[in-house]
Amino acid sequence: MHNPMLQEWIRQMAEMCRPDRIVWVDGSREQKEALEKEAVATGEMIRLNQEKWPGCLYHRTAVNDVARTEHLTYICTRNKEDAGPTNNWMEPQEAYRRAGEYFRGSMRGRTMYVIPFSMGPIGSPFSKIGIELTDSIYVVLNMLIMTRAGREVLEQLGSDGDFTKGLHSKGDLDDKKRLILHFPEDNTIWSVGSGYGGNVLLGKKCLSLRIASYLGRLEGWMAEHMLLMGIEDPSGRVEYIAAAFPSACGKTNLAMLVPPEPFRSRGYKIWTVGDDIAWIRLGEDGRLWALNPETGFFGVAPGTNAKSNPNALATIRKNTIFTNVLLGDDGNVWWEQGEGPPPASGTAWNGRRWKPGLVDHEGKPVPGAHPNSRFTAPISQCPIVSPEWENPRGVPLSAIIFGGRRSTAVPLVFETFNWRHGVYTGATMSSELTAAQFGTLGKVRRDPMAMLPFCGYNMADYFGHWLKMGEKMSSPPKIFHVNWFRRDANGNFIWPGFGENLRVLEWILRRARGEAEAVETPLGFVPAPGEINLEGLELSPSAMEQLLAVDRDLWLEEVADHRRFFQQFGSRLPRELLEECDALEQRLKS
Ligand code: GTP
Ligand code: SPV
Ligand code: MN
Repeated sequence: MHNPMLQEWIRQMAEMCRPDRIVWVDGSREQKEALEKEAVATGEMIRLNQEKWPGCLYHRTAVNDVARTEHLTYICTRNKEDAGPTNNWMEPQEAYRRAGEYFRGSMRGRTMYVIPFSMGPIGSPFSKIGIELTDSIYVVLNMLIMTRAGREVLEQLGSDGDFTKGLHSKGDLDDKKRLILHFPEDNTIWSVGSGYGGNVLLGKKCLSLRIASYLGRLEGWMAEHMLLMGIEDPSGRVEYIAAAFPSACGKTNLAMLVPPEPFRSRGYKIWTVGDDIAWIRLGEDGRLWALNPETGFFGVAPGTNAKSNPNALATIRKNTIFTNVLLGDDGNVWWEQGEGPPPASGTAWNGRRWKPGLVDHEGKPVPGAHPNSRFTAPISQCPIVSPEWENPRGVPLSAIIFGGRRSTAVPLVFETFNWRHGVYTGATMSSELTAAQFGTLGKVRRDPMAMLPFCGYNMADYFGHWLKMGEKMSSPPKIFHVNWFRRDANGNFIWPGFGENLRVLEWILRRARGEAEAVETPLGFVPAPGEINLEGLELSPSAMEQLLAVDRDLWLEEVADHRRFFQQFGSRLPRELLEECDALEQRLKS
């Protein structure tokens, strides 16, 4: 396929990076196997015990390169205001110049791989094509799992099709020479100096959220950090929900949940559509339709076990890449709160020798797997993958759910009063920081719609876009907020979480249909007593009260923080959100 724009761009990038050779990724099995062999030969990847882990590979990143680096991630628009106060900004010419220095000659002695990929089914009206140039086989092998990549994409692109231009080089993995740059106005991404997931798998956060959110506003659709799942009730009806939780706050787990008893025996079933990203469009029927643009899971390993997430465990039994988990000397992988006992000895995520019970000089346990260690696995291997997951039209949404990780203040679940109040609730949501970001663990930050690190333009305009989408819908989905992470006085989670979360989803779906009872609070509607089905669960009525309680004084402090957060947007903030702020304050005071 001859695409002059593509050829010319590759020529220019190669001139800058100086690879020894250029290899086109065609999506074939033979090429994939050859690349795996090469990566194993150089030590970049390790083949696991193939009897236990067929087709599985292991990779360790540099120890300074284990999570997304938000402080090195930039939105490079011509006007600073268009990136907004929540994004790092760099002037585009300056950004190209600075990164250009790191890219210059960075691929000497290396191969430049050209990966043509489609986010979304090839040819779907939802889909977008990207080309990633990279000097990392690890990136190629991950992209082959996470996206539809290869020759077919080039055919779809044709001789003059438009695509996102992605350039990645590991550089020398020096975090002082690391930059993750987005040029939404040029449909371009430059990433240098990292080899970690979200920084380098350019189809994921960089294209499918930052660039796509920008394109979505221009083109009238939405790119969101959301899981997608179908919930089938005993009558066989399947309803779909989308849920936005910040990184490492439970999307993968919810998307694959196992119904608890008595739901399971009554015939409830869960169907996984996606665990991280949803592209959402307005259907001709006036409803919202959502699609998962990815083809794989890049999921958090620690905490994944047969009890918390058996479907994830089944998904990663073969053809999976493990990154920064513990590698046992027996060729097995293991992680904290995983399955079975740890191996007698092995090598930890940081390359150091490890054995169970290892403690540091202060006597604290030394983990074998990094808390943000991950698996990359094909969605198609998920035992409960939805038959609709590749439907080019997407699935219709019955409810949208926001949620964060909050030890206090935020109830288990509430329903917002209407779309506008739902947008306000999403815009002010917050969460405690996790290992998925560099930063102080546990610190609370506002993370609107779980998109703070992923919105490719001014977040005030993003809120405006949400409000506008609501006006266009004849039947907008109801918007809810959940918090699985409220703790008691002893610091224990009050709500059991995981599969039991279906009890909350069931109430949400009944509310969406207008069938469940609720009690009004200043925040919205919470379940009326007895409305959450607790059959088979040992949870005292007082615990439920605690989970749903709204402390007015605490919430007045929250509102003050909402205002502080909003202030940074100045006059660009839609006034509707300030009105919602006033209204909430009034409700709390009355
Ligand atoms: P990203 O891939 O970073 O976007 O994360 P994610 O939102 O998909 O989070 P994931 O499902 O991987 O969960 C992250 C962590 O939260 C894991 O350690 C889980 O064990 C834990 N977790 C998930 N769901 C629940 C829950 O319902 N309750 C509790 N207490 N913990 C949960
Ligand atoms: C997240 O941090 O939200 C992830 C992992 O899903 S990464 O792809 O690294 O962004
Ligand atoms: Mn994520």
